[in-house]
Amino acid sequence: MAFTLPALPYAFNALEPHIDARTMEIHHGKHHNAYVTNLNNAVVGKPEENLSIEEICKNISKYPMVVRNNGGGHYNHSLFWQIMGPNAGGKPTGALADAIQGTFGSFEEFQKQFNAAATSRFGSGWAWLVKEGSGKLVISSTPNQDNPLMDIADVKGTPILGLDVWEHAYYLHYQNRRPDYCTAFWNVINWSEVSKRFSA
Ligand code: MN3
Repeated sequence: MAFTLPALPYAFNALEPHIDARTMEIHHGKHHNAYVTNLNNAVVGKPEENLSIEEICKNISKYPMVVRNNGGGHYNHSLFWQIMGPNAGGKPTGALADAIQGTFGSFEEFQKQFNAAATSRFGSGWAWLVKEGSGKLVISSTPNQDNPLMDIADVKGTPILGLDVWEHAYYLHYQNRRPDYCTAFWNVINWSEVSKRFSA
């Protein structure tokens, strides 16, 4: 198979109480796994089965919707697991902290704008912190499993932080309270991983 489900880099319960173990288990083992399976089924025997998921996303307009939805789902969740972790939260440091300060004025203002993007996304989708080609930071939001790497995205660039606001990401614990889930997310952000992506 061209694409494989990456192992979760921590235990299912590692993000509690902010994200519960059952949600993590279903989200990784069922939802992400299904994106990988469906993506593999869609690309088998085609040239794109030899491409990286990043290359596929960058040219997503060339592929059918099944690849866009499931390829996006695979890329987005692979990023999502990495940018969270136990013993996380707090604030970024170094160059990323400086860039956030320079772009948004303060970390608190950045949080406010990111939460606004996450809570106002209608239906299913993602909120992103994106590093544009120029190196500038920008907040965006995409529907469904689209992402900023995709050539169809309104805001294009490299996603360095992403928040899944599909109901499957929070409904068991938070039900309809998406804003509470978005607030809790700040406690599990692995800033060293986000910084690594920013500096790459
Ligand atoms: Mn999800």
